[in-house]
Amino acid sequence: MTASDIQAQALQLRERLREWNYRYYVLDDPSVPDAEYDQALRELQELEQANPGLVTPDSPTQRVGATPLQAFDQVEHEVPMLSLDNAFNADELQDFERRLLDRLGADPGTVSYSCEPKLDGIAVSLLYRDGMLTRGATRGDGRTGEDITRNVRTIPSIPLRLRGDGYPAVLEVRGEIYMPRAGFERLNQQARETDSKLFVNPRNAAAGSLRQLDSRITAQRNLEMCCYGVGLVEDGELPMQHSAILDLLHQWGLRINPESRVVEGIQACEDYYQYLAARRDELPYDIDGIVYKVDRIDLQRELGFVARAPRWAIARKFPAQEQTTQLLDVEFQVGRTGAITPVARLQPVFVGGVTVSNATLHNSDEIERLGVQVGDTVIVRRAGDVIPQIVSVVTERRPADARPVVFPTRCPVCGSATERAADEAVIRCMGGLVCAAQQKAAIKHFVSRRAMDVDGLGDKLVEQLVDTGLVTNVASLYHLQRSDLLQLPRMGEKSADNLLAALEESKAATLPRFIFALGIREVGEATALSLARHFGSWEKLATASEEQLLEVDDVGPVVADHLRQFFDSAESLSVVHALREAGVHWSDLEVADAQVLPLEGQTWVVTGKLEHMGRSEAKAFLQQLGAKVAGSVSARTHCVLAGPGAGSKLTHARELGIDVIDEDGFLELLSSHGLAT
Ligand code: 5U1
Repeated sequence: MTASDIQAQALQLRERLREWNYRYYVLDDPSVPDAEYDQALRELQELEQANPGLVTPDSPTQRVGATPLQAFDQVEHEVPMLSLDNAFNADELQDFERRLLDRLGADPGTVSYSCEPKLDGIAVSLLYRDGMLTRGATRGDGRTGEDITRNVRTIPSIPLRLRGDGYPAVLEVRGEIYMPRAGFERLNQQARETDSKLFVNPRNAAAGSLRQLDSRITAQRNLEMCCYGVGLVEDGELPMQHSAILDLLHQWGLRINPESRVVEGIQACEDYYQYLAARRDELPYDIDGIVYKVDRIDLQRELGFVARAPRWAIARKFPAQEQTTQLLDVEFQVGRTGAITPVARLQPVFVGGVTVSNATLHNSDEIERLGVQVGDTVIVRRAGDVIPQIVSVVTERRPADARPVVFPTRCPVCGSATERAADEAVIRCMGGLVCAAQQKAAIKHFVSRRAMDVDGLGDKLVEQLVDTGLVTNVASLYHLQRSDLLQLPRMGEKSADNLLAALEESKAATLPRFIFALGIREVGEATALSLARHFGSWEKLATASEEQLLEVDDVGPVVADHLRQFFDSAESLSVVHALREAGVHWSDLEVADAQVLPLEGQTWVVTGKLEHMGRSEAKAFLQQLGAKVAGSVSARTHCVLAGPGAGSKLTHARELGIDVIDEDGFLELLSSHGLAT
């Protein structure tokens, strides 16, 4: 290859990678599999290594971070970075508009507002000169920030060079760098595994990641940037509507929030607040409010500023996702697999939009890490649909009578010995099915809707059946008599008959449902389906060797080990035998050809709130059936699964004439493919 061929190839690879990056991080619409991206990046790296003169600062290879700094330089913001006033309720929002209309001499309903989610992250400024990213800085005190250029360069949603043309020669873009919840959970999971300090919330994690003197660490953290405005602009014109500026930033390759919209009048702002408040938990990142900005820039200029906040913008805050409260006690619950989980009983507190009186403390390591004592003032966090957590202890407020949390040495339910496996953080009751707590949990799981689906057999009734000794394991459910049930308090004849009929009906199972219902450790629905498809029959599954189990998608050494333990246990096999004797049955499956999954080659989008499953569960099912799941709708989307509250994605799908399916239709589809519904 000649030098110019090599240069052309490098150019082509860079363009391709930039385009793919833009599709992935800015449009949320991946266009190639990760492996293809990685392959092209590797090719470019090799090419640049062999020809160092070819490396350009905006090359996609230049995002991996650089050698550590001693300290950050200071940066003066030529245009100060302002803060925002807050409104904590609808009245305060109305006051904001009243003040603004008075100043403008305008009538209610005549001013348009750009409404944008307020991300809970770190405000930053990006400076582009002739389209090239030349500086990234924190907000600092609004006038002086820190130079974090090396760190922002590692964030994939920040373009190193703007796309297209028409941008001002000097363009300072402002926005928020944040860590999506999934990245935060992953980071803390890694920290747990390495016994490192946990981050309290995604905002702290983003701040900590961004303030690393070693940008190679920043590069490993899952940070994103969402832009919401501009600062310094020289040698170029921008439109006179804020919303049009955001659209342009998007065209130039910057990420803006897809939830943003323009509405007329303050009532519509309030409606948007209510709409997003209902969807807050579904968003993949934390938001702490909505920012409203007068859309017309001429009106913004007319309104000006007061102190360090603009008169033309306000943040309407959501209920806080963290609150302090008191730890009243710690109780210990025993789960299906014997895991003993400490549960914090709290002085009830309103947090993240609900009243929380319990929080998980995970395990004894977590208690030790937090250093929490009964009586302490603690900070509780509830964000998204995550279970409330205690994230830290306010040790300064520890009362004199605080007492340490003592982990029980015997099972609090059955008194059996407890054990901690060498490689686990969990302490387990060794009582197995002798332990009433484990019996109850196993039965609740077995009869649940996604397992054997025994209608009318709720948690309370399971507890009564076990407490009265009528049921000791899942097989004994099928030996219940009408007269047994009628002994139970508040059990009428009709309910007893209905329950017996539901038990009878549940005997007609499917192999995947049955495998799932057994509650084998680490075997969820998706794994149960893979096992059923792979082996086709119970007999083949139960006699499979560890090596054969490892051939199944989804099954790694840990799952294979749990499966073999189950099949090697005479007790487990005798329960399965008793279930079959009682009439539980299913049809064997055609052994699946791994190449022909029913939704192979299709791309789906999941949006809105689903009632019967989480969206991640729906995604797992879709992937199980061979579909790819994308974050946004495009012409290449085959189908959108839409629940209530679906917004712009659903509208876009309808505009493009893409098939839309509701949750009922989806459940039918799952059941037609042998997935539990
Ligand atoms: N979405 C958004 N967040 N946020 C924060 N817009 C926005 N605007 C801000 C701030 C501090 O300030 C400008 C209104 C000056």
